[in-house]
Amino acid sequence: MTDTRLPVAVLGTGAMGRALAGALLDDGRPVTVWNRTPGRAAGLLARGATGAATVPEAVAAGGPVIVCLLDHASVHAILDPAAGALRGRTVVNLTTTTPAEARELASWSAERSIRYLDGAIMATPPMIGGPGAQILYSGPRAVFDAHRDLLDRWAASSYHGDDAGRASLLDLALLAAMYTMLTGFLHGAAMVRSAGLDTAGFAERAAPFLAAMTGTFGSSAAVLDSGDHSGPEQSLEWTAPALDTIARASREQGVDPAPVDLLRALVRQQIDAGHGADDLGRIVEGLRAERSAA
Ligand code: FVH
Repeated sequence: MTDTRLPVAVLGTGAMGRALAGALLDDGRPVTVWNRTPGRAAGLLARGATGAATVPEAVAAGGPVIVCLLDHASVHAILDPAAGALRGRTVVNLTTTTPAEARELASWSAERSIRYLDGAIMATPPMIGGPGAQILYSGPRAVFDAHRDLLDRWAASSYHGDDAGRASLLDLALLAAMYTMLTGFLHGAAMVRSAGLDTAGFAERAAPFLAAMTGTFGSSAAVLDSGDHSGPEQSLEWTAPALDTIARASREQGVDPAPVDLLRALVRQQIDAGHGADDLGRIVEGLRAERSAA
């Protein structure tokens, strides 16, 4: 059982920092907050948080230091000058960064005797402290375990290994999938809207259809892991004309088929390379080639 009287410092009281600090206040914990622009923590102060005028003052309040700032650069802008005060302390960084940036922050911290745990928030601010929120963590297991009770106040916490970049990688991979799916939904919505159809009705049909399609993720993953794309039910040669038809229909409606064109190009690349009989998952090879070239 964790002592909820133990202090916590929160650096950054933007929308997410306020939600994180607020959940800790709800839990009865002593919370000290700092923000670059004073005034953004007024609501938290009214609820009992202590305001710090400087980062070292916030850190001096004791306990783990929670960082939730805009990006990697802003984390360095705030932590670098406070490295001395942070020595021997624990930093839980919930700022969105790339995996390489998270690893860089972990190395920077280790060189300064700071314990560093990286976190990736899979939730919006109003979801914090409620059902459905998830936060992914990576870094030293001992740090995750030591603060588990506190971390669980915000969301369902899951641990993804020593590599500090792992949580960011999973976060951004999930967001890549989400944004692409949303783009597809919006493309379809633009097509039906172009004919004066009801978008709400389209959304009602799209939700169960797309949910059913997610049922194929498991078998696609198994094919990707095996590396054997041969003998599919629907080959790339079959998929290519289907995509061409969607693009033509989109143009007929006066809607740019750019989202589908991206997939058409990836499919065409694999067909041209002699893999037309393989399954759709084969396009991952093209994406990997892109990475090697970069
Ligand atoms: N809000 C969300 O839905 C998402 C959900 C998933 C995870 N993200 C990440 O959380 C980080 C913070 O996001 P946020 O929503 O709190 O963002 P803002 O409300 O814009 O607050 C940004 C805070 O960062 C401070 N800040 C920015 N630049 C600097 C800097 N150079 N030096 C010091 N502080 C800086 C800013 O301070 P101020 O503008 O009020 O002075 C805010 O405290 C983010 O990584 C999301 O990707 C949220």
